[in-house]
Amino acid sequence: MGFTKLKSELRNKAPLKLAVAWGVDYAVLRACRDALDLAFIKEAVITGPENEIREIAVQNQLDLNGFTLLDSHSPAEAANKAVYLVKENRCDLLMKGHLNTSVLLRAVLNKESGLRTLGLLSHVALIELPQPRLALLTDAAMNIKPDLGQKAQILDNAIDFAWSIGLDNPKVAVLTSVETVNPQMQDTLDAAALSLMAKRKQFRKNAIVDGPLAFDNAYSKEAANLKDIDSPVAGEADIFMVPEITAGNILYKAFAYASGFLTAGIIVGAACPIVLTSRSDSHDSKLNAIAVACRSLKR
Ligand code: COD
Repeated sequence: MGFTKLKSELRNKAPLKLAVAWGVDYAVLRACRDALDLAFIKEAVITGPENEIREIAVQNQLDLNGFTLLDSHSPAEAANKAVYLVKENRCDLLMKGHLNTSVLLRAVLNKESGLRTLGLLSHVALIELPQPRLALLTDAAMNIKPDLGQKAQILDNAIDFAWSIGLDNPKVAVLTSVETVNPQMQDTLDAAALSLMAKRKQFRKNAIVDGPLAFDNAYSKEAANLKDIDSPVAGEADIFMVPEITAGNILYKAFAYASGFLTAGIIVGAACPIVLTSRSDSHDSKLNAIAVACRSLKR
């Protein structure tokens, strides 16, 4: 399943209401326009400076029918307003507009006014690999240096999310720099523990988890065979789990820029899915992320 198939599956779902924080950007507005036209959403509520947003629409001949604009004067104010719309059930989904990720995440994490749940929030990037098929990469954008307890929650979130978009019983590669357990490399010990936790059914949903694996043997069955690694996930991973944000972010950008694969980004584990794309992403990538968020919402 690639993004095209995932989007086609939305035809049978009721359209949702999307709140966009600081949507002062043509690619964001264009993605919302397309999501309205394709009936993924029925309303886009955009927070941000109303005059500037109208000006962008006029300059690009973008029809604002289906949009509601809520005037806001700073990214932080716009983020809080957009979060509030979801908190009050006026909107079903949240999307990052043209603001810093941490500004939006701080509004989301606010203990009183935010969208926290009992669990950890984490980032899942979707990558359309050749064939095409979607694979997930986590956590490349939110949790900076997770310990084993946090890694277990990040993995649990990703497995749950995979099931929610139709990737049932996902195969997970827990990535490190080597494929053997080295007591001096904590990430390899964590990967081995996560694999055993999956075998003992310690996650909410079933998954086949194997690690530690280096990226070459996780991505390529041939590479695994050459190294004599017998792994049920080699060459077939649905989820690539990285040990910390820097490795994840570099891998994500290598997929997007060096390989040219289509991507989409979502925060999971909050009260609603949060579309979190990079400011440099195209409107197609933002549209894919909106579609993924709509598809994943449990209704
Ligand atoms: N899930 C749930 N609660 C969390 C999480 C989480 N992932 N992270 C923090 N919290 C809670 C903490 O328990 C605490 O109660 C409160 O939130 C504040 O925690 P701090 O002090 O760690 O939070 P901040 O505001 O300093 O940082 C939170 C961020 C998410 C902003 C921070 O972790 C961050 O900057 N992450 C990287 C985001 C980024 O720059 N990505 C760019 C790459 S694309």
